[in-house]
Amino acid sequence: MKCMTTTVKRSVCPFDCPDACGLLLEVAGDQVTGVRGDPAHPYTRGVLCPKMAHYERTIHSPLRLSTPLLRTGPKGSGDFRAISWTAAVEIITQRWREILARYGGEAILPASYAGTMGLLQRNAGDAMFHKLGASRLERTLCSAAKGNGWEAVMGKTLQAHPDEAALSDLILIWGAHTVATNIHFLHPVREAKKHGAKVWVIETHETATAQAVADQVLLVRPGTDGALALGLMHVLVRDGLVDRQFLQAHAQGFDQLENTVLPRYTPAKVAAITGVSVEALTELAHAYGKARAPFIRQGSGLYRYGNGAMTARLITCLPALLGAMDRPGGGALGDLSTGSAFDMTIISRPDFLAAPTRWVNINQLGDALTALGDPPVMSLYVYQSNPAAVYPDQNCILQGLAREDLFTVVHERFMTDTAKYADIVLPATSSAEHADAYRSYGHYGVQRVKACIPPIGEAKSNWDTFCLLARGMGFDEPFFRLTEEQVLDELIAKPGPWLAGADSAKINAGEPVSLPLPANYKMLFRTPSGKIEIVNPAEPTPVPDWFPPYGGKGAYYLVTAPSLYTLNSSFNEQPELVAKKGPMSVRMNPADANASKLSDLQRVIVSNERGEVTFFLKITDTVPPGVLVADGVSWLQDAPGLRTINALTSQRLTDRAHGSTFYDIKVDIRAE
Ligand SMILES: Nc1nc2c(c(=O)[nH]1)N[C@H]1C(S)=C(S)[C@@H](COP(=O)(O)OP(=O)(O)OC[C@H]3O[C@@H](n4cnc5c(=O)[nH]c(N)nc54)[C@H](O)[C@@H]3O)O[C@H]1N2
Ligand SMILES: Nc1nc2c(c(=O)[nH]1)N[C@H]1C(S)=C(S)[C@@H](COP(=O)(O)OP(=O)(O)OC[C@H]3O[C@@H](n4cnc5c(=O)[nH]c(N)nc54)[C@H](O)[C@@H]3O)O[C@H]1N2
Ligand code: SF4
Ligand SMILES: [Mo]
Repeated sequence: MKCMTTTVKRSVCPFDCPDACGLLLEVAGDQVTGVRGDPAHPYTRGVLCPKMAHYERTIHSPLRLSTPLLRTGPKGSGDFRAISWTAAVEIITQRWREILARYGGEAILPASYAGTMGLLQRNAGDAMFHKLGASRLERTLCSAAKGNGWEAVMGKTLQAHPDEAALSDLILIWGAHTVATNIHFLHPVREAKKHGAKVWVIETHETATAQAVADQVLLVRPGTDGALALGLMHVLVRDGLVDRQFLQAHAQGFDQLENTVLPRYTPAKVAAITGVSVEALTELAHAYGKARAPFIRQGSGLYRYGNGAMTARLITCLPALLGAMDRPGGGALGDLSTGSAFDMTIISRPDFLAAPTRWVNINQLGDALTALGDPPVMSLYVYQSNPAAVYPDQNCILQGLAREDLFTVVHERFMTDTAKYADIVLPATSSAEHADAYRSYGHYGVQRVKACIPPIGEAKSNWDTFCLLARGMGFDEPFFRLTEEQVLDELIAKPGPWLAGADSAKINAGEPVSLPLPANYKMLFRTPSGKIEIVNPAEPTPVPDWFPPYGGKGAYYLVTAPSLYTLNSSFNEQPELVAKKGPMSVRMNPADANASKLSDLQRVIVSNERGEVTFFLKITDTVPPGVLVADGVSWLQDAPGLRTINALTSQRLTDRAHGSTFYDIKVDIRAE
């Protein structure tokens, strides 16, 4: 038997996770045989999460798509036959030419999100869709409101480096399920705890994160965190814990907030809104106000409500009251923005868009496909995304995808819920099979990676596929003949000013590199006024003030808990991970279950005006009364009924930035 030598190749985890881990792939011939965390990666420190422990099982899964497919059965049936790439490109470009002639470019709509976070592959479609004059997708699916709220107060100011939390003496983990979604942040948290720091988790239910690291857990009613922030500010002012000198020097408008809004948020009123007792609120305010260097790590869950941007604005104000950002270990981290490090126009080519085209909001894809606009959407091109599973209002999406006159192309690694509705399915490479460069929204690292193995079967990367389609459409720009490596060379050779300070030789060698941070980066306020804008005259509500979320008619709020074993709908291809996640379930408080005469593990139907979903019931006192918690996002094939969680979620948008409102829904529950 020939002995195959194993080599170790550097790569990056491509998934939509703030950790953007450095990977070491063990490669034997054309096979990835194992994966480890890169010990030389400053944030990964050699440790991977359970999802990625066997990435080779995803890469070499027997379920991987390996040839282009043409639909042979009804939409949604999953009946296809293999065709060649030449035939697939011919069919797609032929249909697009017909649609362009009859309806114009805006009848074509791309639908993509974050299946890969690689800068090249994620944005590879932009140039071709610009050339087509296609409708543009407003990609605000994840946490647009959170970013908007930060910007309203802090502008483009850099957020705290996660490792600063190790220097903090009080860490608030606010609406983040760190153990599942950001495990490497536990490193600085545990470091800080060793030095005596206290950790508070602010949540809607007691999560595994709360159980793992919290000294105190505060459970709030969904969508009321903004009121909690105002209550904390009220007590900080009342009890003389505010740093007035800092506010005077570095913030704008605090006196206005103090005089007009804060008096209304008495602890008693805030307790009535949030469900947090006056004692707990006061204790947190005192702990926060007296901490040497308090650090707030915000997740995204609390911003997926109709008042999400306002909530983000209010929480972002808190550190300013203490001047926390002026101290090592103090400040706040939501999502880092390292956008200015790269010149993304090299990939997205906005100059290819002859005239501005309409925007379609990603959260309202269902409406876009069913309420026919002018022009109607006649072709949908889906890549690195699974709209049928993860976008809100699943029934509406499925109704749209089932339209016989909609020409749908899905470029995928697996036969997802969405791919089953395609006319043409194209096989996509995994991150091990293509080149890319990565940045992170949870730390300041960047890294360039090469393909580690050849594509599985006939799979092609997003970049190669879009070049092929563009050439098939007759677009003769030399751009569409560049290789992945050539585009990446240019991206690194012409960096934004920030990346210019980093070591490009190291980047090109594939090593993890940290973007340089000025010594006082948290205090360089990149706002129009140069100050922290507690009052922001450019906002429709200049003085921030809480207002209630949308809610709805049902008896319970329904929140999705990110699963430890899947990431959005990704990883559902690994049966071992799906088994660990367990059957599709919803958690409920024992008193609520008692009152509704429901028992543990029975099948229940959760419903609202948009749909009905069957779950297995888990009764647990980790969930407070009035709230239900669903575990992660499943594929339809693993649903006990006909639908998954997003049959209940809504296409409504957040107050600002047109973000998603996944958790801002009410439902009823009954026995099946
Ligand atoms: N294992 C795993 N990792 C993931 C993901 C995954 O699905 N699984 N998803 C990835 C993606 S795309 C993202 S955006 C990140 C998200 O990472 P996180 O921000 O950690 O996760 P979210 O699902 O946004 O919600 C975080 C928490 O917010 C809580 N929450 C909901 N509503 C409220 C509220 O009104 N107030 C408060 N205080 N808390 C509330 C939820 O109970 C949940 O525990 O994780 C990424 N990483
Ligand atoms: N109810 C509910 N719904 C949610 C959420 C929630 O908490 N609750 N979370 C929301 C959030 S935060 C987000 S970010 C979205 C995520 O939404 P998406 O970004 O759509 O994420 P996934 O569901 O993981 O689907 C990604 C798909 O991309 C494919 N893929 C991976 N790499 C490549 C590639 O290189 N090329 C191509 N062509 N395909 C590739 C994968 O096989 C996978 O099927 O979901 C949202 N949906
Ligand atoms: S999913 Fe996140 S924590 Fe897990 S390996 Fe990837 S980047 Fe790291
Ligand atoms: Mo997300």
